[in-house]
Amino acid sequence: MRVKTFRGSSTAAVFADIKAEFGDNAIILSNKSVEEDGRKIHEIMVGVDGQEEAVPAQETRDEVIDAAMNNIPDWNQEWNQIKGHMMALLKPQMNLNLLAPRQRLALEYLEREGVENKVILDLFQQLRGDKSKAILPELEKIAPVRALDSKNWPQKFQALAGPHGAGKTSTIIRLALKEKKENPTARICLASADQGQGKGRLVLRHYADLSGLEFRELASREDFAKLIGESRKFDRVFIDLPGLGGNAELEGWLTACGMHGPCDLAVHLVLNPYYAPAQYTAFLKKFQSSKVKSLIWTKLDEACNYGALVNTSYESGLPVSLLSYGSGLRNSMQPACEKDFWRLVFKHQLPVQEKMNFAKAV
Ligand SMILES: Nc1nc2c(ncn2[C@@H]2O[C@H](COP(=O)(O)OP(=O)(O)O)[C@@H](O)[C@H]2O)c(=O)[nH]1
Ligand SMILES: [Mg+2]
Repeated sequence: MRVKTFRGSSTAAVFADIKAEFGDNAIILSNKSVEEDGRKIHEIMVGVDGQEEAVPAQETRDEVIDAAMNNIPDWNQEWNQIKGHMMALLKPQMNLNLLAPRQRLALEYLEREGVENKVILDLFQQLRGDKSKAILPELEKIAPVRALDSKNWPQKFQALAGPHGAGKTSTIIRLALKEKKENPTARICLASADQGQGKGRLVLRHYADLSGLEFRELASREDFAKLIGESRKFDRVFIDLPGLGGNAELEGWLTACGMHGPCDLAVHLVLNPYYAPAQYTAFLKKFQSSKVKSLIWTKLDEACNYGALVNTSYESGLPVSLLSYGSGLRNSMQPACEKDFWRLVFKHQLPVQEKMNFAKAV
């Protein structure tokens, strides 16, 4: 980041200088007026992402600070955090009068729900100047929904990735039982690649045995190759992936298992709605892969708000495919649909509650 201070006799003149030098890329860090020799001087400090130091000598205070900041090791890793602070500074400049009261209330609500400033600012940019514009279509672009079913996700191999305890094994069992119920002749295989978690493996095998489903252990690259080789025997293979502790990353892990090539695989990332913001960034990095196609949200019943769902789609560009809201295996999940998703965000209504209310009403 490059930081630079512009000064001039009017705010408009200073902004014109900023625009001439940096176009629309500058982020305003501070904006103040000072008296000098009886004259009023406007001073605006801006930051520009991705701009390297252009001035050779460290002459001014700002340039010295800038050089020092550029020398901090892993500076780029800090950039996201700094950006967050900048957003907080920018927000007072978000002129809410440009919005209709309905639009403003919706943004205020989303902010209270934990939707991040950068998402709010993005929405503001889309809405400003058009008071008749509805917010939901804009939100649907940020957090698209694509139900987890065989029409939307025809890949034979459906793998669930995510941190330990996120709900991968439970969701695989629920998905397999649902598929079996809807299509009793389907040839379904459950495969456990989670060798570190003995219990999850046994639970999966147990449900496979109980429900007459095939079961495979995937402990080595050869096991994966064998499963791919016999895949014609199955209509659908659900794979339980390991939590990937330490520095392990999904992309490398899939490559090591021979699952990264042209194999007919869709990975869905299972997350809970109440991690800290930095944790989502870390998980999205750890589980980043072209094979990851959607987000599955579990433990929705344990959360007090749902801003994280919007933030994570915004950050990753991934659609939401499944909503899970109970620890049991029955009546605890729904393939995501837009109505359920936005009712959850705006009304805290779990999909199951809606159905119960409907049942009471009829
Ligand atoms: N409350 C609640 N608990 C859940 C949900 N999904 C899974 N769980 C529970 O979370 C725990 C961890 O789930 P598990 O499937 O073993 O996670 P894994 O480590 O990702 O395979 C289990 O006790 C599940 O019963 C959910 O939607 N709501
Ligand atoms: Mg498990």
